[in-house]
Amino acid sequence: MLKLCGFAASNYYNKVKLALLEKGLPFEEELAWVGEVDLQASPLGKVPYLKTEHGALSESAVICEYIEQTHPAHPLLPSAPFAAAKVRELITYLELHLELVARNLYPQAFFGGQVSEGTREKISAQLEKNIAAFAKLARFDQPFIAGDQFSLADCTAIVHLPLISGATKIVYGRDYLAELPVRDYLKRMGERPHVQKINADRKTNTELMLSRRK
Ligand SMILES: N[C@@H](CCC(=O)N[C@@H](CS)C(=O)NCC(=O)O)C(=O)O
Repeated sequence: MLKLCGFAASNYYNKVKLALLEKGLPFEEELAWVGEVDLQASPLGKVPYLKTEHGALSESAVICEYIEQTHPAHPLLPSAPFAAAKVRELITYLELHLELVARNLYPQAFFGGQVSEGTREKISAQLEKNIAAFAKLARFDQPFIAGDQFSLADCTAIVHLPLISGATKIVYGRDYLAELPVRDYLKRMGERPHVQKINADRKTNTELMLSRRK
């Protein structure tokens, strides 16, 4: 049985969890907070990681590709290579160019810290540029973010976009995604039972995480 390790407040953990749920695969969850990670399984100490019958895997993109290859039913990547590459392209934009950049704001947005004026300005400029580029790739005219099929790009967008909106709103007083139809998209995705499940688990786990910090 696959074992997904990490904690449900984590966006990257939820990306993999949503993929497993949407594919209809049985899996167990093993709670591992940051600082309590099995470093043999995830040498950088990051979550999520996946324990399989062959050993452990870290990095959500690697885990999702592994799941996809080993369990082709209910595909989350199109079979045509170009269409699959377009899904991977969107995932890369969402993570490398949006989430990882916005992550610099999280200490102030979510954890009671402060970011320097220099960081605020630098991240603002990067986000403006990267969001405009992402907007050219995202298929908001379609039911799903990469087109007419639910894909790994949706598993990625559903978990990261709310954080980018929330962090920019708190730090800059303006949701940098507000000009895109992101709210409608997230509302539509929120009608899916598995998205409701990860959101409910996220809320419960976030409360637990915050109570541990006190
Ligand atoms: N590139 C990684 C990112 C995972 C990640 O950054 N996870 C966060 C929690 S959302 C984490 O473990 N942070 C702790 C750390 O970086 O030490 C992936 O795709 O799995």
